[in-house]
Amino acid sequence: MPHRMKTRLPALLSLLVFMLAVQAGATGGTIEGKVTFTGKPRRSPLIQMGADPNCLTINAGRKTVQQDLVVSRDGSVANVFLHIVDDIPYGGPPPAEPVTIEQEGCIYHPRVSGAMIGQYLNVRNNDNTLHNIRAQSEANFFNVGQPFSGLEFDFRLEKAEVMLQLKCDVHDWMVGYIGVKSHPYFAVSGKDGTFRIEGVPVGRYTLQAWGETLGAQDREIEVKEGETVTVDFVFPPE
Ligand SMILES: [Cu+2]
Repeated sequence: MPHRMKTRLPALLSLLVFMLAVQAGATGGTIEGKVTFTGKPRRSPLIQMGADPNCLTINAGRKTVQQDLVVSRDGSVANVFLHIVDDIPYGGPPPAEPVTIEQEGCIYHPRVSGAMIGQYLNVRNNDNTLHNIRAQSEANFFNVGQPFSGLEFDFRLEKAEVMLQLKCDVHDWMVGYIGVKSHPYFAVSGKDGTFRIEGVPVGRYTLQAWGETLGAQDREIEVKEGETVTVDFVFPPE
């Protein structure tokens, strides 16, 4: 081995070790924030379930409202899908656990959820009545009937789609949404309007907030290693 290489080798090795350590320790950054509604408060429409007496019986006289805009008294908005629009390369597998949606009281629970390509969607009928689950979609199409309680339907999500809409043809008020992404960098706002997306690779991205009756808002953001970027959304846009 020539003399020059001999002396450089330890330096190169330590550089390599350093680079590997940096790479192994790189866990990306966090995005968090809150979704707020500052518009005129509106009453959610009451669902008329008379078309199916079974649904009336199941709900036992309870009044059920359409959850197309869920706003708390302080303006916090739930059920908003937040996702990085950019196609971030992701080498990991989709979550082994399916995204579960229950049909209960002739309503989808949850109404809005997120999933990754390759992940299974599991839709369960907890009602003693007929539901059919139809995807209003060409990317991830299915249409199955579930005539009684206890039935489950599993579907492997194939393509990215924001949003995949679920519909029941028996009960036209039944609507649900699933954001299907190629990466795991998404979240759904909770009752307090907050959301958190962890482990996002460093970079500049477009973060989108999608609300069923609110439309979509995009924000340019920068994620830095080990840091948290706070992104708040206000609807309607100011
Ligand atoms: Cu139904």
